[in-house]
Amino acid sequence: MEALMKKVKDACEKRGTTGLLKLGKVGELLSAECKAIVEKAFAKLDKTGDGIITSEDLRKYYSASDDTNFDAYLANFDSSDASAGPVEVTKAEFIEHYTKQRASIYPTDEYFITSVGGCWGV
Ligand SMILES: [Ca+2]
Repeated sequence: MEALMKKVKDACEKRGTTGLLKLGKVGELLSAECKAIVEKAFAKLDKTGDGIITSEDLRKYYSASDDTNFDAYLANFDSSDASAGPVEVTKAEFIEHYTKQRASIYPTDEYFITSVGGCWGV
């Protein structure tokens, strides 16, 4: 379970950060192209189609066993207080997460689209 979490995290959060860290303005909006990729990823991850990504969605996405809990991973996306109950990630939170990532990690829109799109296969 820990190995799976690490794999997910490495694939999605650490890809391409080496040597390319370039701080942008936090709060900078995503370009339409970047936002489209993030929205596609959200739609793909929201397996139950209720507009919220939960551990259940990720279990389905990764074909993981029923007892796999992705809450720790999802907490990366959840900007609300995640200390109580299951972690739920709304589309707004998902977009906010990637807006920050775009500003802090990815030097260009093109790089963001390739990396995030590649990560989620969208
Ligand atoms: Ca869902």
